[in-house]
Amino acid sequence: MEGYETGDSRPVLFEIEDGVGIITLNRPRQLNALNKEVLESLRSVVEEARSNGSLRALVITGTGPKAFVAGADIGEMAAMDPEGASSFSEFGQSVFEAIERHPKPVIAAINGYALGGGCELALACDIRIAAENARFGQPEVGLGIIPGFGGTQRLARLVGKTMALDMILSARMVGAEEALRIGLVSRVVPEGKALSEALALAGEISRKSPYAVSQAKKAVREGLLGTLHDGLKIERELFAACFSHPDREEGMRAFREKRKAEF
Ligand code: CO8
Repeated sequence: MEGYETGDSRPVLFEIEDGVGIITLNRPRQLNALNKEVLESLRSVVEEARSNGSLRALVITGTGPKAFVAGADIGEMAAMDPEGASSFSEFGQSVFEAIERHPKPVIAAINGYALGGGCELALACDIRIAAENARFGQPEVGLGIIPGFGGTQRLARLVGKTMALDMILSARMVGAEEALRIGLVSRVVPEGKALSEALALAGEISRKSPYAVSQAKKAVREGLLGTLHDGLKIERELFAACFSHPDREEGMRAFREKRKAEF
């Protein structure tokens, strides 16, 4: 499936397979670069996925074997003034925040280049799976700008200030193995297998309690925003909330009855 070009001209594709929503950035001739149209479609699809109660997880990928997303559209940005740049940055940040705050887990299947806005899109996802040909980077300073879709903030939180500045200030590309070593991705798989691995992981997550999965995502995300003390309080509250949800009853009853829980 990966690398498969459908001939479909929609900038973002959305399909559902076994309760998993697959979002595909689909502008392969421009290496899936994010222009306003792509970002607007991405926002609509993310909202659509939010209102679909039967979805258990989302996977985001790009059409073609060469790129996940090669960044924001440089042609479009070349014509922007500071005001336009500010609103484009704000819009992109809001779309990526909607992904980060999505109640369902979001897995990025990274096939090839994830540069600039593409790296930032991957950073907003919960889990990143890279194909061996994946290349990450924040090349913005080479274009006379800085990351504007969350890269300076999320990359530093994810891989630490030292490595984030190493990448952002040099604009260098990081291969899949280095990305794994620095904690930018959690898995590296052979070329052409990122999407199937992401779908397999999404399937595994889908068999767990959707309520607990969503609470766990929230606890990790919100906990990292404040102090450890604040985070522990958030964990306690979300943990306690599980005890008034039927999934907790089913999960524990199934264990005692030596069968698989059905959520
Ligand atoms: N924007 C627009 N078009 C692009 C982009 C892009 N980011 N990346 C690739 N393309 C286009 C190329 O122009 C080319 O089109 P054409 O065939 O019409 O010339 C086509 O895609 C194929 O690309 P290449 O021929 O360059 O393919 P190569 O295999 O030779 O190179 C690279 C692949 C290395 C990925 C190369 O295309 C490249 O360096 N691309 C740009 C990468 C980059 O700098 N990305 C960061 C952009 S800045 C950004 O993302 C900021 C985000 C925050 C915005 C804040 C709002 C203001």
